[in-house]
Amino acid sequence: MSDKNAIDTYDKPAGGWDALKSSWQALREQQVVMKGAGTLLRANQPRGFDCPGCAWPDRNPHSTFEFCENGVKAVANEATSRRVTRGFFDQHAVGWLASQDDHFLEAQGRLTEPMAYDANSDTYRPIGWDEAFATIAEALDALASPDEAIFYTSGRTSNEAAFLYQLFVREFGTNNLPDCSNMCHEASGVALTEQLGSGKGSVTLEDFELAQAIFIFGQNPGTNHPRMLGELRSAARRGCRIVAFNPLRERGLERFANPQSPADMLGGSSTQIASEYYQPRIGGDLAVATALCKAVVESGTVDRAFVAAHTHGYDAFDAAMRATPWDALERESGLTRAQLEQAARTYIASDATILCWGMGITQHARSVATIQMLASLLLLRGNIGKPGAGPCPVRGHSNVQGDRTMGIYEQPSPAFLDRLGAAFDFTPPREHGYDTIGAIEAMHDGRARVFFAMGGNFAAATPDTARVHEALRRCDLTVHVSTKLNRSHLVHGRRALILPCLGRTEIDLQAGGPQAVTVEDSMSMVHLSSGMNPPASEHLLSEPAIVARLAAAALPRSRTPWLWLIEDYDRIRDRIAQVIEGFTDFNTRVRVPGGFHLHHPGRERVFPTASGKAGFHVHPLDPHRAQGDLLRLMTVRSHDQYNTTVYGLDDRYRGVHGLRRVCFISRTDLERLGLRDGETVDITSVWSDGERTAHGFRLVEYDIPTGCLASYFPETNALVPLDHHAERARTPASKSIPVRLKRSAS
Ligand SMILES: Nc1nc2c(c(=O)[nH]1)N[C@H]1C(S)=C(S)[C@@H](COP(=O)(O)OP(=O)(O)OC[C@H]3O[C@@H](n4cnc5c(=O)[nH]c(N)nc54)[C@H](O)[C@@H]3O)O[C@H]1N2
Ligand SMILES: Nc1nc2c(c(=O)[nH]1)N[C@H]1C(S)=C(S)[C@@H](COP(=O)(O)OP(=O)(O)OC[C@H]3O[C@@H](n4cnc5c(=O)[nH]c(N)nc54)[C@H](O)[C@@H]3O)O[C@H]1N2
Ligand SMILES: [Mo]
Repeated sequence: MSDKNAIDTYDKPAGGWDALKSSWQALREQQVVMKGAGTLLRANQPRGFDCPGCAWPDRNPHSTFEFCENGVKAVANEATSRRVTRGFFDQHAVGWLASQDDHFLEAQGRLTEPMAYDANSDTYRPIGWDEAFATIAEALDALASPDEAIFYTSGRTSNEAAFLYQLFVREFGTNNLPDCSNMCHEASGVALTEQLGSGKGSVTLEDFELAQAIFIFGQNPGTNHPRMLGELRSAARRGCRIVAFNPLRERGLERFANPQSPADMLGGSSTQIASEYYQPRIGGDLAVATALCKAVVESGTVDRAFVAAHTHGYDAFDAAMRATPWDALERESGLTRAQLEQAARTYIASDATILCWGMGITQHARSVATIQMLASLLLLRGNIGKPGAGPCPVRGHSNVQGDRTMGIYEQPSPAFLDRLGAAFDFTPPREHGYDTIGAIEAMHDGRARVFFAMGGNFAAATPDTARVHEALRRCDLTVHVSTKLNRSHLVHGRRALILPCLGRTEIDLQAGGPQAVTVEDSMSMVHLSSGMNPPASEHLLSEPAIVARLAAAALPRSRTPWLWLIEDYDRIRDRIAQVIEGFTDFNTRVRVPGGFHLHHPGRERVFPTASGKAGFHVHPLDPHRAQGDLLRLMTVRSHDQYNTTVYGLDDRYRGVHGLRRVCFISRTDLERLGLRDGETVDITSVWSDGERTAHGFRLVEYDIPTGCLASYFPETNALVPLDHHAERARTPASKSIPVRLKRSAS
């Protein structure tokens, strides 16, 4: 980490020696050098733990070092030697802690024992586990209805913990199971389920070896999925075309030196990643996808046989594409017809194409429409269900996909609830629960009074920060199962508990011996994960143990043998095998090194939709909205953070050192607005329900389209209006906030 407040230009390839240096620094700062090095050798290995960083899949057979710079940061911050003890809480009142920034909170180290908020002293005080569970049971019991409780999940939770958790919540009597996915790839799930019959991506790593073209929309793998750069590098070197669409020129999409390649490191060579790089305006991707579809339709290169055999709705789609004028597509996308036609030629020339996308696509009002257009683009050329082709939504948290598979979902299907009820001899609630936005509204207006979080940082990750904080403060009880101190512990209900748990890297010892858990990556590979570090404190419980002991305390009439199940997680997996489709013989299959792949029907060109075929869906462009002097702000991740977890203050590839309150802006906009690079501004979002302001951002002149701005999350979450979200999926539109800038009062 650097302490200078400096902006420069990073002209080296992504990766390289700087990535190694930064990894080493992360280990040194957390004082885990010896333990960390050993720990890292086990990251993403068949007998090791699943890296708690991103959901990118592992290579099988594995190389010796399946880790990346940002994986190192995630591991180092979990395996840190720093500790938050009862003495720490005794010395620091909650009011004082709340005035510290997220970087400070994260840097304090691992939580060590259960704590309860004491209003008289405004401090957290130690509490025994049994007393903590009794407190929660009592608060749940006091509710007028189970629907007054909310149970959030972040995507690091293992399959075993997630399965027990959703079972507990449903036996308690509610489907209020919002999760981080609501803010992440929900739009992908909604769009793909309706269109293809499965909400997941269909490709595997082997497809990356066979693709002739890979299109990447709104994703920054150099920072958020660095191991993906290894796949892109290999693809580029064998001549695969890589086409990037991103308002920013992200270094990792341009050029990469692989820290695991001696030739790159010692020979100083690097690989060009994107063969074509387009910078659409923020939110312009619906127009981009429509333009590519139009070009394919009009070129006469549609795969007629595939369309006839496997799809419906083609004729209306064909007509809509032909009727869409180029000038609207140019205006909406911010790209020229020549650029769009060039990208379309590359797409048409490839016989096997993968489309990848990330938060730059999902976190918009029209994200479901955009994703369906992208999937239609695949369908036009039969790019699904053949080697080297298919949709690839690149997931975030390391087990976010698995948590959904295990039933963490506020809108469970009747079939799933039937199986769950039959296996555990109870009647699950049928009414759908709150998603993340619904949960905030319910707490805000008093319909929900208890908030329980399995991981994550709800107070910081959600939109409309002021409203969320009011909502949490109105609760009778807030509970967080966490590894590290964060904002959500400090913005709490009348009563509040912090329950510290084991991390992925730690040994999970139960009555039946050391336990492994399982996770599912972004490409539907399910595999084991077992930690090997001693726990950060003797008082920690595993997530499955926390759920089971809470359930035993809160559900006296439950017929589920909660405490017996956690003695040996094989018992949980046997129950999962009974309830969840695709998990037959779970315990046997997951013990094969590398795990097993969950079947995706699209790989066989089977599309279990209402019509039994894949659907073309027509989506009109946004009517061109006059923005006046409003700009569009996207809130993105820096290179030194994991969502709300701020590891450091640098964003190396974008040339930012030692500060986070920055706002990237084009030279044209600077001139137009009479502002200068380096000046400090306040950002105000403008919405139908009023204005919201975040103060003190340094302007950084940047290569970004006119009318577009970029800043980091979570500093800018205060600007996202609660009801500015994706149509149908309700993913907060945190990549397209209408804002204006004003020079800060000095
Ligand atoms: N180190 C690290 N790894 C992570 C995370 C982390 O915080 N740190 N977070 C994890 C999680 S939960 C997730 S979901 C993923 C997120 O991974 P990404 O999807 O890469 O997330 P963002 O940083 O939000 O980056 C979004 C990218 O989309 C671009 N973009 C924004 N708006 C638009 C648009 O309108 N159109 C187009 N075409 N592009 C746009 C931005 O310039 C940026 O490059 O990463 C996961 N991995
Ligand atoms: N403006 C804006 N907002 C966004 C986004 C954006 O791009 N822009 N991205 C959204 C996205 S994609 C996501 S996924 C959400 C993320 O939202 P969350 O998942 O809620 O947030 P995280 O920051 O990942 O959670 C970090 C906390 O998780 C806890 N933790 C870490 N490991 C473990 C573990 O093993 N077990 C338990 N129990 N706890 C653990 C630690 O205490 C840590 O402080 O944020 C969303 N919010
Ligand atoms: Mo995410």
